[in-house]
Parts: sequence; C-alpha cells; structure tokens
Amino acid sequence: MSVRDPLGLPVHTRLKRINLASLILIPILLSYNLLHAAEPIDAVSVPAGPFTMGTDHPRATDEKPGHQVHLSAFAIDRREVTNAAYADFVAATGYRTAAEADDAPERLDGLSWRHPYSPNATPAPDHPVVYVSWRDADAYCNWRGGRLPTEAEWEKSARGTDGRLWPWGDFTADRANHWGTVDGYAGLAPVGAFPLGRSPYGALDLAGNVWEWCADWYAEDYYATGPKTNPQGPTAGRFKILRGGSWANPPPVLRSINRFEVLPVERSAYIGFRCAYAP
Ligand SMILES: [Ca+2]
Ligand SMILES: [Ca+2]
Repeated sequence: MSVRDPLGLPVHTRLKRINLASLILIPILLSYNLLHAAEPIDAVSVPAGPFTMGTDHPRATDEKPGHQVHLSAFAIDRREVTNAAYADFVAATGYRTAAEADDAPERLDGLSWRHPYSPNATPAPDHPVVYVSWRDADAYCNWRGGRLPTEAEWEKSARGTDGRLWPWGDFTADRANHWGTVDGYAGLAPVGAFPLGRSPYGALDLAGNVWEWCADWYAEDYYATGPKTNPQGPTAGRFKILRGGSWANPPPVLRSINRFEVLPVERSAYIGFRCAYAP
C-alpha cells in the first residue's frame, strides 16, 4: 500500500506533478522578473570632504565667489537616467509625466518622454530620458531609493577637489556631446558614450548630452551667502537649477561651474537628470 497525501494521491505522484509544474512555471516567473525588475543602481562614490565651489573669475556672475564647501559622503549615478530605466519606473508605478497631462502644451506636438524626437518616433533605450520636469525627475529618484543631487553635490561630482572647469580637465571636443557634430553626434548620444570625459570620481556625461536637474531652488547670490557645509539651496524660490549643458550648447556652457535656472515645470529635448544616494 502506497503512502497517500491529503488529496488522496500517492505522494510520489504528487511530487512528480509539483516538479513538472516547477519546470514550467519557475522559468516563466524568473524571466518575467528579469524583464520587469529595475536595472541595478550603478553609482560612483564621492568621499566626504571639502572642494572648491564657484569661481573668482572677473566675468563670473552668479558663480562668484570661489569658496570652500564641505560635503558629507554621497553616491551619484555614473550615467544620466535612460529611457529604458524611466520605462521601468513608469511600468512599475503607472506614473504619468507632466508632458503627458491633458492640458500640457506638448500634447499639441505629441512630444513627451515616450516620443521625444517626433510624435511617432520611439526613443532609443540607451539615450537619456528627456521631456521630464523637475517633479518627474524627483519622482523617479525617490522610486529608486535616492533623490536628486544638490547643486553642491553635482558640482563636486564634476570638479573633484582641484577646481577644474570640465570634468576631465581642460576642454577637448571629443570628450562630451556638445553643439555640432565634431564629437560624433548631431543630437542626443547614448549615455556613457564618452569614457574619456569621466569626472574624477568616474561619473560620465556630467558635461553635455543633457542638462541635469538638481534638487535646489536657485538664488543668484547663493554662492556668496549659502552655508559652507552641505548647502541644500534656498528654502523656496521660483526656479530650479540645471547643470552641465546639453548637446545643443557650445563648450563654455558645459563648464562644471555654470549655473542655469529654469521653472521646475520646464521640459525639453535638452533636459534630463541623474540621481544621488546615501553612501
Ligand atoms: Ca554633438
Ligand atoms: Ca549631462
């Protein structure tokens, strides 16, 4: 007489059925998870310590003065956030960007992060996501367990501690996607296409490709008046900070000290972002 389980089946028969089901179901479940899980975070570490923020250059305006700022340790994405990564976020959360709202002006053009080049074109998965407002960027970083970098964190990530003006040192045209085609790209480039343009900590495309949202509100005099330890920006304001310049800007705009301010609802083919994290 064989042993029977509560369903009345011989145990060895039921185990066979379980094994058969596992053979079919587990690979399906695994492949579903692999297809829908977010890519692992690839961030570079920036150690605690001081760096030179801003400049004393006579033609500088809101970048004055050069001053020592001390930051706690943090990590920052090695690359700009891609369309593929943003698609993972939208698939997981159902998030709808500002450009997709019923009353968004872009709806007349059919442009959004889903269709950034033209209404019918699908974006390249490895291009930086664009047409994202400050809130759209902030929501993504929160979902990833991070946040947008502060303006000070962004600048330290790009400049290191020796006061350089571009992430790799002095400007050379082959190290960032900027205005024109001398760098090999007329428009957006895949993220990480310029390994020689890496910052002292290994972050890529901090100069060029897309402008990057920072957490802070903008104040013209903040470099003169802000705190010298972990500055977070003014408590309120009208504009948010963008840094690094884009594929549509000439080299001086890509300088790592260049501050640019826009309304937080702004979105365009020139604006993307990356996230920062606790170390
Ligand atoms: Ca270019
Ligand atoms: Ca960039």
